[in-house]
Amino acid sequence: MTVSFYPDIKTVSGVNNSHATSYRAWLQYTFITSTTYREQVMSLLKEMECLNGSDISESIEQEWTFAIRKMIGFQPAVVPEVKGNGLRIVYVDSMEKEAFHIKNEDGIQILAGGEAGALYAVFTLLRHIQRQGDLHSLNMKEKPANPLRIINHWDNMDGSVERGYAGESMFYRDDSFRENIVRWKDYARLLASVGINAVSINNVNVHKVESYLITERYLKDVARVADIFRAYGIRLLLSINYASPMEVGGLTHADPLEEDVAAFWKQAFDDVYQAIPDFLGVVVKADSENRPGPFTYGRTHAEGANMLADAIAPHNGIVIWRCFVYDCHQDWRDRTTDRARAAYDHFMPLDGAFKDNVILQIKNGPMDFQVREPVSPLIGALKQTNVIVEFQLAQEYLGQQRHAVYLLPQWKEILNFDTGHEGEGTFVKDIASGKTYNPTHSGIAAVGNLGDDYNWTGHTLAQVNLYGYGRLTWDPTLNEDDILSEWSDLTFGQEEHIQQLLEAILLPSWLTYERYTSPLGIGWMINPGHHYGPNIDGYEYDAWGTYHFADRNGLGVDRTVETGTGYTSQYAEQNAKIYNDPNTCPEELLLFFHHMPYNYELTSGKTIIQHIYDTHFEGVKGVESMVANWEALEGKIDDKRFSDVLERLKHQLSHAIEWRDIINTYFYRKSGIKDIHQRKIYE
Ligand code: GCV
Repeated sequence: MTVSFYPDIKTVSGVNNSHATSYRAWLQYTFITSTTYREQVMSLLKEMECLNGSDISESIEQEWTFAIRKMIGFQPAVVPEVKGNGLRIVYVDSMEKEAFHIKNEDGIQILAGGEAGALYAVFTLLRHIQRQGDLHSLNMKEKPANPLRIINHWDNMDGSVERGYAGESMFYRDDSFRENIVRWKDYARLLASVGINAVSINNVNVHKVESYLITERYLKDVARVADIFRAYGIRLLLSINYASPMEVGGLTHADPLEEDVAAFWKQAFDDVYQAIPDFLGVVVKADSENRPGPFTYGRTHAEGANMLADAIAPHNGIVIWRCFVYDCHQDWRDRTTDRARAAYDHFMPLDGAFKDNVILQIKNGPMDFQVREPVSPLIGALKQTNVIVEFQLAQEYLGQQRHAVYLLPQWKEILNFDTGHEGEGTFVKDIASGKTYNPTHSGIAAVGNLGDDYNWTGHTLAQVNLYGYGRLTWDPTLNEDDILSEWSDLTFGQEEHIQQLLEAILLPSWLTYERYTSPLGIGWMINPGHHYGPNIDGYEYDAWGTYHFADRNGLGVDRTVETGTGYTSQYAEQNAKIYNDPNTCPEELLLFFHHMPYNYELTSGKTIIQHIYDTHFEGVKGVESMVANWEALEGKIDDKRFSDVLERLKHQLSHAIEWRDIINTYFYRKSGIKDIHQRKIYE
């Protein structure tokens, strides 16, 4: 199927010309005003050697000619053979499929291991040109660190998106697929431009209708989506319902050790691959938050996953099995059960028991995407099991894309965490990339932050997180400052002043958010259900295992070996020791690991209660300067994006004040200890 390239923006549902800059995100391809630079590009890249006509080749040619025309003002000719100056793409068997080398040697050449590598190279070169990089001494040699670089959509077929903060689903409406090919294609372009190579397109909570995605009812539509993504080197995954043999197949059970169940899945996968021969595989949330799974039949997760793995193996498919398994019917009175322990307790004993095409997907922290959590102790501990680390782009607990929070600083900390499992230097980034244990599959996934909003992500500035996620999974050694400046150049233009203001707004934004919300790793304290806004006791007497245990003397969860839940012992020895002792525990996680008195003195010399007050006042000040910095951009960027972001930042400020006052008042009332600076804390 050929979709005409970048047609009038109005053909995208819900998008009109006034949304153009918002919609184009970082693929603006802004006209370059420097005549010298344009002339250089024109002379070096007059022509492009045409490729073999495959889907990806077509995407490459379209992207290249379109982008050069927009940035430079001329249309490079696509010719069978470049004679003079031009762009040549040469496939080299000895290179890995996604690798490339861009160089200027007898003209500008891209050496690539395969078509995906060539596509990534073209996007890289276009980025370089947009930033007016030097073309004479070009020498960019790259390959992705992580083999799997995935976005997980939590889209439902009724059009809603679980934890979606950017409009409705771009894939579905009213239990059908939408006619949204242009947007899908533009989405695929955005993803490919930052190296994402796999997408799951439905919620991990697979309800009745979505269970049929793997059947004749929807497979033609799924194949349509796969066609679009394939042209951008992206493979498709579907989330499946573990109880499909019953829901779809009419069986009376879904016991993984029973032959009829295995036969159901074998047939289902045969059908899927018949429709989509390069289908990547399935994502499974089993025995988690009331979803069905092998526990119902007294089977282990290895037995459950391996049965699916066998059924999909003839097609070289993979089974991504999530480790977000915990007791969500906990009794708050029971102080021995600790949700943080759950993933490790469930999966560690199964290390080595999974088939080669099963990959365990582990959330970055042991709880659930809080503003601050330690790294999941399962990451690194599993040595004989394929692993994917899961992040969340959707800012479920980080302001739901109404607050501007740049997530890269958080992810960098996580990826650079030393798990210590193979001695010093066993970093999360090397476990995810497969460098440490050399597994058959590995990588990183993130819950997407996209919908059908005209700017994709609800908050225009949340685009940076998608961009940064792609760049970081491609190369985890990139730093957050460089990624931000790349993004801001591409998205808002190269004026230094704009970049400085965006850096001032975004670089500290994660810490700012942490300051006005949740102190010292305690987490939660949010409204139940929708998870937006402060509610300190919202989950305190609930069944979800998310407690802060604040009383009149102190707060925090005792997870030590001696007096607490023993969670600290799940880490490799050195980390376990550090976390177990409040004197060595990193202070930003102190209350995650320890129940501490309000008057405990931190290294800053402040007591915990004073720290709570101070950070909450500072957090609001931080948002005030975000607003002021953004206001300084008036007239420097287009009105639409300017006013959209300003509106959200103003909301963020009022919401930060709400957070500050509720938290400060709560802990003042609990502790009875006054702010030494006598600022306004409501009684
Ligand atoms: C898709 C959290 C979210 C749920 C989500 C779940 C998960 O609990 O609140 O909406 O469900 O994580 O990751 O499966």
